[in-house]
Amino acid sequence: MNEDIILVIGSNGQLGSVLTRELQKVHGHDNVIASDLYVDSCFSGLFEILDATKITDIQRIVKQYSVTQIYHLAAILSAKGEEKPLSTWNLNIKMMLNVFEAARFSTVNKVFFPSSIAVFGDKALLEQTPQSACLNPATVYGISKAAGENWAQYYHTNYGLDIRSIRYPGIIGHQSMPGGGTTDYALDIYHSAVRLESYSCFLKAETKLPMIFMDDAVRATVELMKAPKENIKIRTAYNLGAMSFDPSEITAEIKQTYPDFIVDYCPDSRQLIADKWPKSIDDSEARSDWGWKPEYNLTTMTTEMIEKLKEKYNTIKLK
Ligand code: AKB
Repeated sequence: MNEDIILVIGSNGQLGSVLTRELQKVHGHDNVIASDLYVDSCFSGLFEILDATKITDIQRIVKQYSVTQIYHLAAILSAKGEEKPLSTWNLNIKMMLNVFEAARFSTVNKVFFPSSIAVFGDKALLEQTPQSACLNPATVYGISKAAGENWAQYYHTNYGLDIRSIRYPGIIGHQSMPGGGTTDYALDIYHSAVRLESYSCFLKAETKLPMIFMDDAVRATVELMKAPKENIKIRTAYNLGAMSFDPSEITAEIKQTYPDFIVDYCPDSRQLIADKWPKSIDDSEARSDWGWKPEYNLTTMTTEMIEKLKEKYNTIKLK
């Protein structure tokens, strides 16, 4: 049997930690090697310390395990990236090119590289942003993702490397925490509500952004990677839509369960980033090429988030 051996780079991150567990289910627990800069004590499975800025370290792991697929999830996100633009660029680009190069000369035949709605800027139509809209990103994170998309296409065209990518909206899940993103408020707000605390939102009440529930984001990734090669017509990155809402709408939804929940609004520099991002996404290519269909909307996501976070906080209290 031809088994795939998967390397996940950035397996401690918000998406990485959940996706790694799903990949263990899909490919077999011992066929997935998780890797990050430090060990997560809760993780169960094969794990390697990996600094992806060192290509020889990636090459060593690829060779040692005869890796066939890499999911490269490590990156500095939009808001954090603006604090140190040059080092963010250097880090994001170096890690990405190291992964592509290590893959090119090895047993690796497929790579997943995440992109983001951050590739768009104010020259794109911001409602139902089309797949082929102009890319004029305003953050260094967005610039690095737009460059990454073009590199992905270049490696595919020139070296035949099967790199696949999704432009993720903000990802919301109860399993893990994000760090340094502009969409992070939509997860923080649930944690505050369940802890019976008020929440101070760093975006204005009417700032609508595209979002996706973690389970849908993970499923989309697995489905894209499983799709037959001939179906993958876009070699930069696919637009991916699920739901769109603003802070006032998510607050109203949470208030169905917590009527006394209080949110105030103190926009900071992240507001300037959000103002240039799409409000909603046209993902018709993902739907027609590989059958993408989201399952969660704001209401069903909220029910699940509150239920799971309540369990989590109760368990912490009992310990
Ligand atoms: C961020 O806010 O930077 C990320 C993203 C949309 O890529 N969540």
